[in-house]
Amino acid sequence: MFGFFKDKFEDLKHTVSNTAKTLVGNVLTNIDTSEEQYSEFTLDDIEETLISADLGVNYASELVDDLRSKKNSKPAELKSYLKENFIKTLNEAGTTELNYVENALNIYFITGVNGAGKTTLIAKLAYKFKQSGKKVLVAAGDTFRAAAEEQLNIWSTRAGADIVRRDKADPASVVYEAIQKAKNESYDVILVDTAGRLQNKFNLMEELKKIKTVIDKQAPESLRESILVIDANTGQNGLQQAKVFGECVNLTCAALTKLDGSAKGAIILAIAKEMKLPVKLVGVGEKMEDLKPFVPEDFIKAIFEE
Ligand SMILES: Nc1nc2c(ncn2[C@@H]2O[C@H](COP(=O)(O)OP(=O)(O)OP(=O)(O)O)[C@@H](O)[C@H]2O)c(=O)[nH]1
Ligand SMILES: [Mg+2]
Repeated sequence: MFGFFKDKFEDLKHTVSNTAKTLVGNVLTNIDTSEEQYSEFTLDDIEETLISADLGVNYASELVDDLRSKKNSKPAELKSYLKENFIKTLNEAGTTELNYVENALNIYFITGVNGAGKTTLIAKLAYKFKQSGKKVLVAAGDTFRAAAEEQLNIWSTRAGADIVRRDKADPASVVYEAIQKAKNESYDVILVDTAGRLQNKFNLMEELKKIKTVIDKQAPESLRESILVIDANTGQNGLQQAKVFGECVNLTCAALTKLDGSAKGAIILAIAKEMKLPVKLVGVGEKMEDLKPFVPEDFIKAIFEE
């Protein structure tokens, strides 16, 4: 656990206002709250709206089946029902506190599709850890894209972190080198950046597996989090991403980025439900300071505009 978030999850209301409009707004405004019981027509309508808000087909139909089977459930109570269910789902996915062990090496392995916000997340984490007085090393594991290392170098310097980079080298060897350096020089944190796209998905997955193997061998106790970075604008595809990356790197949590944009963000409910993957970090802008902890209750309150 690492308590570097002194700031709260405040201001989230305006950040997730678009989520509110699609996910909750549409569901709630379209139903007739004067009905004593749900009609089949209303239930179908709710299910459709939840699916189009990226909640996932399975989760949406589970919710509607539950409403149908409850004798006393009324449309007027839909809001509180959804709210409770969403909070429960997010909490059941696991703790939202980032793992961190004092006086030990802590490795954070960052993965995700091209453009999701991996490198930016690394900059933000490097900055947070540096602000807390930690010794931070960044491993430039994206050697595929020419500009990637330079982008990471600029961010690392700005955050005050050190970097290990090797032009066009095998990413696993860059990570190997970073681990040796971290051990020899007593670093607290290694942040591993990875590529989002290679020639094909198979190559990318093989490369990620190889990096994971190096970490497991060289620093068996040190892998604190294997983080999947998800762009909040990603729809149903986010679930597929979580499945594919999960199979090869054994994910421990997700980071939701670009929540400040026109994001729907409801995909995290589907991922929490189906993959039991907790969201631990939220990106709300392009600057180093724009990182927030994820608090399920606050997120849900924000999307219900409370
Ligand atoms: N508004 C906003 N933009 C973000 C956020 N996080 C990242 N971005 C932007 O998204 C774009 C892609 O971010 P990167 O961090 O380069 O993404 P990446 O996953 O490393 O991409 P590849 O290395 O190409 O796989 C950049 O323009 C970032 O500034 C965020 O939380 N909010
Ligand atoms: Mg990158």
